[in-house]
Amino acid sequence: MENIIVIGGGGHAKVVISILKKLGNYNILGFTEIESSEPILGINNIGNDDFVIEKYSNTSTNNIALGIGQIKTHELRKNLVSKYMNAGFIFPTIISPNATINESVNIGNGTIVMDNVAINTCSNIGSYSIINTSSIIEHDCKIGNFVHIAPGVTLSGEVVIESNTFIGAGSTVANSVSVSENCIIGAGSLVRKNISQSGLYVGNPVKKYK
Ligand code: JB2
Repeated sequence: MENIIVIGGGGHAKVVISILKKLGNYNILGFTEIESSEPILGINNIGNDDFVIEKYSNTSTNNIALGIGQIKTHELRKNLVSKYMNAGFIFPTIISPNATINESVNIGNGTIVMDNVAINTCSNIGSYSIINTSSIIEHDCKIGNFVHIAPGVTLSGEVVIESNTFIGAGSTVANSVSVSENCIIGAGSLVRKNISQSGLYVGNPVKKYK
């Protein structure tokens, strides 16, 4: 069984660890942190990112999972991906055994699909994105890189979510609607029309927040 290391020791890492444990196809060596911390679900803090890169680059332990969430910005996640990739680590795609992924769906490396997600046929999901618990991605959707689809989101068919965008918990995006890159859609929002400018949008239907 191959080793894997999880980056981060907070709430998101906890869920990633529990999915990896359920999948059972990796040996979870530990998680990285900037602070000392207690074990998570029996998995130990094995040090900070620089220490782990120094210790494990150019070894057979080269799988890494991004266990830090993304709400206001994707920058920390992006920096960590570059740092580990430059040191030769690999970010596998991680899909909960409780997710439903239908035919002709592509999911990029480093993307993590949580429990009870449904991704319908012919959708394309980019890399390093979070498809969080119980979200629904209908048919023919296109999702970019470093996107976070929060718990309970519904994307109807043919929706496009560009890179670095966050769709808040419980939001709905109507059929064939596109959301530009670098957007934050507040929790519980309804997006009925295309959003072509980056920014923060909230409400039902959404309005740009100034
Ligand atoms: O550069 C870093 C770094 N910066 C912060 N490297 C490493 N290895 N760890 C880092 N951290 C650590 O990430 C912090 O010390 C902290 O322990 C952890 C972030 O934990 P937190 O629970 O604050 O956030 P999260 O990103 O795990 O979860 C957020 O996003 C999820 C999607 C929360 O809002 C969750 O509720 C949400 N489900």
